[in-house]
Amino acid sequence: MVRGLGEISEDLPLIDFCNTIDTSTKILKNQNAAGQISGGKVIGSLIKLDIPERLVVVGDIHGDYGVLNTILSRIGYERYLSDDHNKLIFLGDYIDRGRRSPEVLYAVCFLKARFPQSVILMRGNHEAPAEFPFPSHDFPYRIMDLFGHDQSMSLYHQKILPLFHALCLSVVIENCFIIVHGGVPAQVPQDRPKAIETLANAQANHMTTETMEEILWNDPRDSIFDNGDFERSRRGIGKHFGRAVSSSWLRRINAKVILRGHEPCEGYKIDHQGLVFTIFSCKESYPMSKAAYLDIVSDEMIRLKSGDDLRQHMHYL
Ligand SMILES: [Mn+2]
Repeated sequence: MVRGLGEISEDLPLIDFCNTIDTSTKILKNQNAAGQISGGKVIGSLIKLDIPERLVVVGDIHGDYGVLNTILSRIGYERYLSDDHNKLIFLGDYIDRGRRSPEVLYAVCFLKARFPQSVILMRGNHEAPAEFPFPSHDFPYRIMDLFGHDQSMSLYHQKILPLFHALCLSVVIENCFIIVHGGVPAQVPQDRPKAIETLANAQANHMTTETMEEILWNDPRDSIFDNGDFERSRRGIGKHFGRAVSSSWLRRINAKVILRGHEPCEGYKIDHQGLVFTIFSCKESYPMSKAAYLDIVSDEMIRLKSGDDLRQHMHYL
């Protein structure tokens, strides 16, 4: 039995944390193996979804348990997630920076375990594999603070990394969205089957191609449009991609907008003349930014033409 979300306070027992991480990892692995989630298909690290009845998308949380709680209570999560036709997608970057990373990771795993068909957990660059560089990774220290030094490193390696490995890298909702944490890869595949294949195999090929690195770390930039399609990122990993890259990916996949997180902003920002829409959902570690989430229903998704149409469906925290 996992504890209810309302009960998380300053003490989160290790046993509850571990059970919930385990349950959620098992569910993710089963869905990956079965190739199935309600209203969609799981193909490798890609989830292809039909347009849901209602869709809520949450950007980077970075250990800000307060904003997560606010979003969940605003959407009335118990009732909302009990309906498989509704989806709640987290864009990744659950951990690091904020004070309550373990609690946030616990909470999103709790939601996945309780509502496996409605909750989609994506991988962010802060949930990268151990062989990738992650500069500001304070999460292992947070679990040491909470659970003590002895077990924390083995907990991290035996439970947390396998969970990260089971998270999905991209979601495609045809006619609407390509959803990723950072961005689309700068190299655009020639045709639709290859584009789907590239996204589906990103995790499996992560040691041989840069696709996963780019999905997790890339950022859109308007400024490189005239000079080329992409440039090296100032982050030291990943790339900046231009408008031509966004528009080619959207044409290949047959979608209107690339939805992503990864960059602090005023709750949302629009790049590439409406082709890329960034959602940012954390406040605690970014006092200069704002936090918001997307809440949109199927009719509005069907009518969607550009990222500009999403502004009115953003809710500030
Ligand atoms: Mn990020």
